[in-house]
Amino acid sequence: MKFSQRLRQGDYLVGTMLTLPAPEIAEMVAKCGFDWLFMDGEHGALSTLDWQRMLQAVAGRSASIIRVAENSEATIKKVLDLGADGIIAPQVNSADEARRIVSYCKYPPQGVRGVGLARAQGYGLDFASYVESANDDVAVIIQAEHIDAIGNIGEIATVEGIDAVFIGPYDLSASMGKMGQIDDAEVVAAIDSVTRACQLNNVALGYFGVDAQSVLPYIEKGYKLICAGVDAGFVTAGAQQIRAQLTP
Ligand code: 3PY
Ligand code: MG
Repeated sequence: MKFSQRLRQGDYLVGTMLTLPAPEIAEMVAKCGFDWLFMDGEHGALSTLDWQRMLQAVAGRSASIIRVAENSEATIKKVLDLGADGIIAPQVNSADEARRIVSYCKYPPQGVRGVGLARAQGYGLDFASYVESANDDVAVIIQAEHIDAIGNIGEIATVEGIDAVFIGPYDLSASMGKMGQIDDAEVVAAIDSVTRACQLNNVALGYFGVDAQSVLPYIEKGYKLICAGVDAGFVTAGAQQIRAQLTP
């Protein structure tokens, strides 16, 4: 079943974040059984060709969702043409912006996605079957991660074509003058207002945490799209542990 369908039917989907330009790391992580991989194109070094190699490395194992660096038509089109299962759009603060992002993800007549031949369309071999179902199959996930988004969340959550709203606790706390204080009462209250608006409109909710512990409270609140941990953190934690164990 496609990732977007699983999201819409409310499946519990556990992912982790990839930031390193290494298909081998993507492959290793996918072999660990994650439902999806959050490939981060907003921060860090990942570029178009890195995404393509990573998508190839994990195909058939984990769904690949790419967070775009900017919510532009050109960037979103390129990411989808690589064959990503969906996009994560950062910093979506209004319903108008959410509608614009949805339109970039859908072929006409629902949207304005450009028509190309790339990996997503089997380099042309699968063109007809791909375009027939792409508007349903591509997951559109937008981030609520600014105090302005919190103010507009009632309207944002009603935008047709949004498959999930993903909280960015770090940017949200920063926009409230509380950078990194993700458990601060006001930050949590802001997140709770997103939770209520999305649950009212039957929109799946996502949350990121640096480790499993940080996401548990949100799993309890009904969040289904979970991203825990970061590839670089897995490497440094393992390296630090070995180094510490062998310290005289
Ligand atoms: C944030 O916390 O700002 C994020 O974007 C996490 O994905
Ligand atoms: Mg963010």
